Amino acid sequence: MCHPAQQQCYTPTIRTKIQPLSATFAPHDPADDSDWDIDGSPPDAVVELICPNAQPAVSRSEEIESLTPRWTQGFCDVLSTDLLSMPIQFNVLDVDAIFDDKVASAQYQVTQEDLERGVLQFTGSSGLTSISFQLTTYYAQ
Ligand SMILES: [Ca+2]
Ligand SMILES: [Ca+2]
Repeated sequence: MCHPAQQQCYTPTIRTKIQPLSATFAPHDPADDSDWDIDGSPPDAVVELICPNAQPAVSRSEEIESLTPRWTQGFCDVLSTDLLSMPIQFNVLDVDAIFDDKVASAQYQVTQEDLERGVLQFTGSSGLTSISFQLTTYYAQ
């Protein structure tokens, strides 16, 4: 890309932000078919996101107590070329007092079509019915 005014050329850096958006939990913990928490409250839902060459290595969303949590924090921001050549990994947790319940875990290779669509949607584990992420691709200096 060239700037005529500046009479110089540079290679733009393309980056992508991945933000956990929302999920739907099963009504009960499939591990023992009981409530997610002893007091009968909904899961304390957190997403851990591991993106290629990200800083920090693990992004962690805020904790939302709901069967249908929506998150606004915990994105990773990486080079799009890294994202297209190495898989992301995410873990969905119900935060508990001593040991967190691991609800779902997956690895996925993001594709160019995903970047163009701007959203990632996954379905189908016993504890987690669905989860979605927003992908925002932008030019950085
Ligand atoms: Ca629990
Ligand atoms: Ca909990």
